[in-house]
Amino acid sequence: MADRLLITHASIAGVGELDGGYGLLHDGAVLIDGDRIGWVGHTRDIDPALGGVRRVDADGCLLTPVLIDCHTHIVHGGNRAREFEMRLTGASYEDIARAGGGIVSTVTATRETDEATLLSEALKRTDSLIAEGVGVIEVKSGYGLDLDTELKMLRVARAIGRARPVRIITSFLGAHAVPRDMDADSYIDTVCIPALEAAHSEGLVDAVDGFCEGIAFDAAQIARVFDKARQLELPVKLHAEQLSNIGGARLAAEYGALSADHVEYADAKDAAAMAGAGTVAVLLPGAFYTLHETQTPPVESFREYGVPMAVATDWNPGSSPLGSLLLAMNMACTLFGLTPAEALAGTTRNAARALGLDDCGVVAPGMRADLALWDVGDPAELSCCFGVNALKARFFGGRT
Ligand code: DI6
Ligand code: FE
Repeated sequence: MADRLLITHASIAGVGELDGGYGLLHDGAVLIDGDRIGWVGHTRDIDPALGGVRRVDADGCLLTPVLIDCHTHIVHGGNRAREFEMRLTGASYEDIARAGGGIVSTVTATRETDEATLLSEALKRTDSLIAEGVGVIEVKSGYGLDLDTELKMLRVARAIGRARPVRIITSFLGAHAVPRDMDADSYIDTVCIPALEAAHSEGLVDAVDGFCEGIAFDAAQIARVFDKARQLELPVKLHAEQLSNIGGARLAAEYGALSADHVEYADAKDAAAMAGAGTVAVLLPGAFYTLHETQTPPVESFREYGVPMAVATDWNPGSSPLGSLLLAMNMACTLFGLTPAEALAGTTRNAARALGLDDCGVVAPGMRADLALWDVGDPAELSCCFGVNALKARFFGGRT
């Protein structure tokens, strides 16, 4: 029989409510049956037939689903600390990109770094996310911009999931930046799309992403990548309206995207289109903060139209060197006005949805037994405190 375990006397934030709350259950209990949740209820209602099952007394601590970081670039070579210094003296992200820094400088470093080194660096980042109760990490390619390096990045991403107790979801982000020696259109047709086909045939791609922006690709170029994704039956998502509004969110909605990410410059019409398509708005306050942005995402419109909001680190060496999903939650509240309940739903239920996952993100029977136990009395503390990690225990596939 599969391993069974009862967690008792927990304050459970199941985040299964659709009303924007935590779905709180006081003095709750969860039966873990193998790698799944078998039952959730009050501790007093535990079936007496489970008398012999091993128990963990949570002693009133908060139990949530594991956190899900649904947007990262944790596989990359090099660092961009120098750009941080340049921004402090007034250079913008676009200035730095146009001067040959930015994404393409990480491309050079990633091409030059071997697979083993990329993996060991990515594992350090993975470990710090795991230490904060993260159990699912989305990892993008996009610092290769050539076939070999895009595939290398995605193989490293898959290897993280074999090396650590964490679930890795990959996104092919070939349309991330235009390489130095090519124009955008020929790059899309002769490198990006063939690399996507090759990566897909190796089973390396869970979703297809792009960067729709003045310094990257326009909507028509992204549409060609999305057409290929559709042909391959892969879901899509998009970096959209981060620095300007050039129609990315609407394009994402037209293609039924899982998510449109950043979306600071999205407007009410974009929100309506995203709601109609079931596209999640992934908010990335780390990039907003790092780039000294002032335009905040249209959170009120997302609420009004019922667009689910997720929160992620966007962990990357340039625009968001943020290695803490808990801090991203705090920033989403303080900088974007999310409630702590929205921030928690944003790193659990809605983050799962942004990745197309339906077996995690809530504490409910049948879901994966991927859970986090926190030494806090009120779930709002997870977002309120920063620089504080209250994780007590993490269960992945039912095991600590
Ligand atoms: N937007 C982002 O936040 C990352 N990629 C993107 O298109 C940033 C990547 C970087 O600056 O290296
Ligand atoms: Fe990103």
